Formats: sequence, C-alpha cells, structure tokens
Amino acid sequence: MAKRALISVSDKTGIVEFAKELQQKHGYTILSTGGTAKLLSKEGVAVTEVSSYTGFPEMMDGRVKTLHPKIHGGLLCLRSNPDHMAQAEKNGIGMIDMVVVNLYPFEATVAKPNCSLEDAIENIDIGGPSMLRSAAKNHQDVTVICDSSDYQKVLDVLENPEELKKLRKLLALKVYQRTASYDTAISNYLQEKYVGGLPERMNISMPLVQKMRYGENPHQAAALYGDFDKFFEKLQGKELSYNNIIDITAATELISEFDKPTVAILKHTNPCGVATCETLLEAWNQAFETDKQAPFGGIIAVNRELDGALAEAIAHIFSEVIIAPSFSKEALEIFSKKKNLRLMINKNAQKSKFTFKSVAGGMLVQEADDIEELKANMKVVTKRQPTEEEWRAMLFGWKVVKHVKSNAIVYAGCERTLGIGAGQMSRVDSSRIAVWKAGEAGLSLKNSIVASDAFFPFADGLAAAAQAGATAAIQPGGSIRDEEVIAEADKNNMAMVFTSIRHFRH
Ligand code: 93A
Repeated sequence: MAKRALISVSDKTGIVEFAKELQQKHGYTILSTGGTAKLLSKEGVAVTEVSSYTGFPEMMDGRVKTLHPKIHGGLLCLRSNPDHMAQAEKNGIGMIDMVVVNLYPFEATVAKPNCSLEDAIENIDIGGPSMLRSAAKNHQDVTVICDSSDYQKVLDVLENPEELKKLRKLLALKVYQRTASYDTAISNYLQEKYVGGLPERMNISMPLVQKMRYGENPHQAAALYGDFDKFFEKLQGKELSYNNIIDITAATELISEFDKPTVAILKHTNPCGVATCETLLEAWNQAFETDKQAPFGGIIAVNRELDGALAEAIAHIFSEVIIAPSFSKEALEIFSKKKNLRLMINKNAQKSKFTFKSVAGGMLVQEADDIEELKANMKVVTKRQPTEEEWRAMLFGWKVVKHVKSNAIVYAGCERTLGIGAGQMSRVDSSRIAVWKAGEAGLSLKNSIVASDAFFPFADGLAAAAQAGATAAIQPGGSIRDEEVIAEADKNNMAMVFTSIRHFRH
C-alpha cells in the first residue's frame, strides 16, 4: 500500500520540493487542503483534496477543513492494535502516515500594529494543531512535521526505519513545544484584550533549549530556555555552564553600552574593570589595571575584532570566557592552545528583554533596565559646571555603574574605571571598597569622578568621595536630603549631575 501524507501549510516555503520528492522518490500519495492543494497541483504534484477524501466540503470560511473522523481516525489508529485496525476498516478509514502542517500565523498577525480582534480570532488555527497533536500522540506510527526546516531531515531517513523511529520522537516533542507556545501566544493576547494585564511587549513564551549539566552549584538541576543560542556562536572550549551563561549575558549587556573600542572584564556578573580607548589593547591595559586579581577565572568582552596582540596580552591570565564580535586568525591560533577557554562570537548585540526573579510559588518578571539616557536630560545641580573631561568620565562611569550590583559605586577617570564597589548593604561601604580597591591597584583617585547607581541618602557619601579625590559626581538624585548633599558638593567645589534615572540591580 502506498503511504499517505497529509499536507496543509500556511507558510508554503519549500513545500513544493518536499512534496515532489515525497511522491516521486518515496511513492507517497498526498492529501491536501484548499490553498496548499492548489499550489501543489499547479506545480505538478498529484493531490487529493481532503474534502473529496472525507466526502465533506471545506466549510464556514475554512474553519472546518480537516476536522473529520476520517482524518483523525487515520492519524490516531494504532497499527499494532487489531481492534483499532478493524474499526478503521469497518468505518472506511484509511491510514495517514505523515502530517505536514504549519499553523495560521497567529503571532505574526497580532504583531501587526493595527490588527483587529476579528483578524486575530480568524488566525487561531484549530484544525492544524488538532492534526499535529493527533499525529504526535501516535508518533510510533506517524511522522509529523511542524517546521519546514525539518523537511530535509525527514527525507534523509525516510527509508531507514530505525532512524525514522528516532526522528519521529523528536518531531513529536517539537509539535507539543510548538502547540504550547502557540496557545500561550493566544492566551496572552486574549488576556491583554479581555482582562487587561501584561503589556503585549511582555508576552513570554520560551522553548526549552537544553538541560544543563547543573545549575549554580553541582547539586542543582538546571535548564536553558529561549533563544540564547541564536545570539552566540561558540568557537572553542568546554561546554557552557549555567554560571557562564549568566556572565556572558551580563558582559554583552555591559559592552553593548559602548561605541568606541572598549574592553570589559567581569566576574560573577560584576565588572572588575572597564575602559574605552583608541585601541582595544590600550583599553585592555587600563581595564586590567583597575583590578589585577579578581579577573582570574573571569569573563572578558570586547566590541571590536580581537587581534593577535590583544590575545597575547589576555592569554597571560586564566579566563573562563572571551566574547568578541570576531577573532583574528592570530588570536584564534593563540587561544587554541587553551583548550578549555570558551571563545564566543557575539553574533547579535541583543540584550535580554526581561529579567526574572524567583519568589515564593512563582516568579517576578520585569522589562530589562534598558532606557535611552541623554546628556541633555541630565541636570547639573551644583554651582560649578562639570568640565568637558569630567562630563566624559561621568557619562562613562554612569554606563558602568548601571551594570554593577547595588549598592554600586564606581570611581572613574576619562574613560576608564579606577575603583569599583559592588553589592554592599550600605552605599558608604561600597564607596569604601571602591576607594580601597583603587588603592590596592595603585591608582590615584585625584581628579576622578564618582558614579552612584541610586541617590546618596546623606551628605557623608559625598564628603567621602571628595576626600578620596573625586571632583565630580553623577547620581539619580531624589533623596529628601538632596539639599544637604548638594551643599556638601558645593562646599568641596565639586560638580554634580542628577540623571533622575535610577539603576538598582539586585
Ligand atoms: O480553520 S482551521 O482551524 N480548520 C481546519 O479544519 C483546518 N485544517 C487545516 N484551520 C485548518 N487548517 C490550517 O489551514 C492548517 O494548519 C494550515 O495552516 C492552513 C492551510 O490552509 P490552506 O491549505 O488552505 O492554505
């Protein structure tokens, strides 16, 4: 008996070639729905319309096309079960061995700016997911394809029963991932329309990418969801760990703040040193000068091609991951000697759209801290205006402090970090640590600037900064004691800028 495939696709990419090969090389007969059938027969593929196969017309504007026992019986019938086979025979139900379906483009439809509710509803596919789910449930007998990128994979193993059996399992899994994300998109849309709730830009549906070897610690199971692998390509090195993925994300988000050649060195998501210079090599030297100890086992990110000279300099210390838009041949050669070092190409400067935090019984979701900040919207609040140099150092420090765990204090020069204080419960302690770190590194804070992720609650923070050598400060402002803080800055002849935007990062 010839095998039978049912093809019903909205996205018709590659379907003609696939159907031809199915028919001509593998002897399949083809059942198909309206638009798909029309295209296939125009291109010389012999098709039987589902409507003539079931004896039922497509009706209600196509809402009912394939929802028929002859279709679902042919998909769900267990071939190994004599009762199923007898019932199929009695009811004139033939077996369907393959289903090729992709769904009405609901997500793309609702993403259009002026999509009406009617349009959205009409684009909820019912028959397609039903066939996919029936076929996927019976994947021991049926091959199911919901993604055109799988056509070739199926053709490759169609005559190899063992391989086909293995592939069918993965294809069935993919179907349930697809129908789950499809239904999530629909429910998110209706939630927004009927209940009000999340803004559309917060709709989240993410496929599972992979199980990780372990989480933050070896006894914690972990998994990766979403599109991470679309944004990075690993050129060499050990498998990425859970912690690596978090650090890579933090590093690329930080480096994406800068246009000019910049190097950022991070550890446990916090920057240890960042610098912007004419060349990456100079930037590296200055970033590394900030802290020569902490970068051991850290992450390095750059925003230009990483060349041989820089690779030579970086290779002296042990790093977990290096991220660049590209690597020169010489750099690759140098790093190839460090087999475990992970080299990542940042294919796409995509930032995370959301951040998640686990809370009792669930999670909190928020948009990422990604806001355009213009110098024009910042306000000088002191008697003295910042010099050009101070402005440059402050804007630089402000970009860095945003990526430091709160309470965050960054002392910077023009345009490099000098001392970073991260993650303390009191701002003054973060400041003390930043000053101490600069001292440890042998760097002077004379004529530096200080950046603070949130307002200075008291004048003491400003006094300490002035004493450390800072001549200017950048911070959101907004404390009830702002007047006292400004007076302290004026007393020390400091320039101070309020950004009015806070960058907590807990
Ligand atoms: O309107 S439906 O939910 N009702 C159905 O019975 C049905 N059967 C297949 N949508 C249905 N389909 C979908 O039609 C498929 O999932 C596919 O996306 C599309 C293909 O239609 P055509 O072949 O007419 O272009």
